[in-house]
This record gives sequence, C-alpha cells and structure tokens, in this order.
Amino acid sequence: NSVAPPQRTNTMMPTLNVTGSSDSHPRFFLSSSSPKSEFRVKRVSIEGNIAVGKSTFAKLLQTACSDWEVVAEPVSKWQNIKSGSSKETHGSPQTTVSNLLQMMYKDPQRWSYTFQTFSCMSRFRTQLQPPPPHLLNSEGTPVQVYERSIYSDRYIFALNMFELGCINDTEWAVYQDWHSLLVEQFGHQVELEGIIYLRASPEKCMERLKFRGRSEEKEVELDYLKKLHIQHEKWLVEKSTEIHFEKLKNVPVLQLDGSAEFLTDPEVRKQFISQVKSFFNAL
Ligand code: UDP
Ligand code: D5M
Ligand code: MG
Repeated sequence: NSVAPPQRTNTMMPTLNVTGSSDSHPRFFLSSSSPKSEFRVKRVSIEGNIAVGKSTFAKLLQTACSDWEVVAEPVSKWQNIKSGSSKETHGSPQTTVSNLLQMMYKDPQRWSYTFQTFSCMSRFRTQLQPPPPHLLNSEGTPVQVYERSIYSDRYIFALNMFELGCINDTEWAVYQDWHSLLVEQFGHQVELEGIIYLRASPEKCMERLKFRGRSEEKEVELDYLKKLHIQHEKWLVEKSTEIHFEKLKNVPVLQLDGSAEFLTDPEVRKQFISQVKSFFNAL
C-alpha cells in the first residue's frame, strides 16, 4: 500500500523557502521533498545477532536496486569517541579520546549504560535523517534500510545487559524513561514499516565473528551470542518481548536464513533479493 499514514507531519511539513526574484519580489516555492514523496519512502531495519552478516547483506541490497538506500551501523563512531563537539572545541580539530566499544566489552559493569546511551543517540540521529533526494524522486518503491535500529538497541542489547546485571535497576529505569520519551516525541519520524531478520545459530555467528576478527570482540563468548539469539527470537519470532510502542508490535518481519552463504553463492543472493523485493512491495 502506497497510501501514507497522515500523521507523519513533523518531517512532512514542506519547507517554505524565500528567495529574491528578478522582479525583486520575494518568491516562495516548496522544496522537492513534498509530503507526498516523503510519505512513500518505506523504512526497514536489518536485525540479527553479532556477525550474522548484516553489513554484508546491507551492501548487497545497496547494489541490488537504486531505489534502496542503506544506512550502515555507525560502529566506527563507537570505536572513536571524539573530544567534544566542533562548537565546543572552537574549530580546533577533534581528537579521539576513547574506544567505547572496547571499554564496554572489557568492563561491561562500568560501561554498558554509557554505551547504550551513545549507541542509541547515534541511531536516533541516523533514523531522523531525511531520505536522500533520489529516493524522494523515485518512481518505484523507495526504501531506506537501516542496519539495526533504536528498537534493537532497547529490546535486544539494553534489555540483555539489564538481565545480565551489567545495567542496574536505576540505570534501566532511566534508560527506558528517556527511550520512551524520545520515541513518543519523534513519533512517526522514527517508525519502521518493516524488519528483515537475518537469522542464524549462535554457533554460525561465532564462526563469522572469529573470521571477521574485530579486535574489540576477541573476548566475546558463545554464551553471550546465545543470549542475544534468544532476545532476537523472543522479539521477532515468538513475539513474547514486552514492547511499548503500538506500531512496532505489528511491524511485518521477513525472516531470512542467515546461515546460507549469501556472500559467495549467487543463487542464494538471487533468492534473497527476490524475497526482499516482494517484502518491500507488500509494505
Ligand atoms: N560472511 C560470510 N558469508 C556470508 C556473510 C558474511 O563469510 O554469507 C562473513 C563476512 O565476510 C564477515 C563476517 O561474516 O567477515 C561477519 O559479517 P558482517 O560484518 O556483515 O556481520 P554483521 O556483524 O554486520 O552482522
Ligand atoms: O555490531 C557491532 C558491534 O557493536 C558488535 O560488537 C555488537 C555491538 N553493539 C551494537 N549495538 C549494541 C548495543 N546497543 N549494545 C551493546 N553492543 C552493541 P555488528 O553485529 O558487528 O554489526
Ligand atoms: Mg555490521
């Protein structure tokens, strides 16, 4: 269905620009992101365990169709925390002060809450970005695809950290409070129309995690991946996770077999793309 929900008004407000014109009267025009075109862009996140192949799959989608725009997970931002914002540093170059991803894995008790605030902030920023102009002008089915989302941050990682005792009761209460406030305030701007769940066994993910060899993840244990797998299953398959946002409860989920070798097997790639196309068309 290409009929847009009428409520997505805050991003949809057409921008009224004023310019000088040749007859020296101001000229008003609507920017190219008209409400109608922006409503049509669907937003979908790719969800799945660590190292299941989300980034690889995202790249595949990016090359498969010009109507699909992929936004990668900002891992490098978490690995390179910069010294203040450029405003605060008065134009002097920012320097890397720490690697928060590494700190979280080395001392989860101390750094999990900090990590959750930072990763969720960066995901909010990502999901609030307007679609690029070529999607707005697309004649087909334009889709903006995110690698993970503000929802997996809460219902997979933060929840898991809380259940592991790495986030305490107070931190969990505070986290949930600001997360809900932001989701409610930004409303339709941060909603998803669909989710692709790349699903594989924790063992397969561990094999790929080792193969990828990201230094911060050296000490990640199979047991941690098993816990994250269960969180994904509860949220996206069994639907037993308590979800606090009505729209999210009913978001369609496309499940793909992440253990298939879509990186090297062209047949699997073809099948995946075809399933994704049908899924996007039906949203
Ligand atoms: N990978 C693979 N075969 C596949 C998909 C992925 O060998 O069909 C590898 C990929 O090359 C990488 C690792 O699995 O070395 C993890 O993939 P990625 O970084 O995409 O996983 P993510 O953490 O983003 O889910
Ligand atoms: O995920 C990137 C890396 O970041 C991986 O080590 C998991 C970690 N990650 C991502 N989001 C979170 C949250 N919210 N909490 C804790 N850890 C997180 P990858 O699967 O490699 O794309
Ligand atoms: Mg990735």
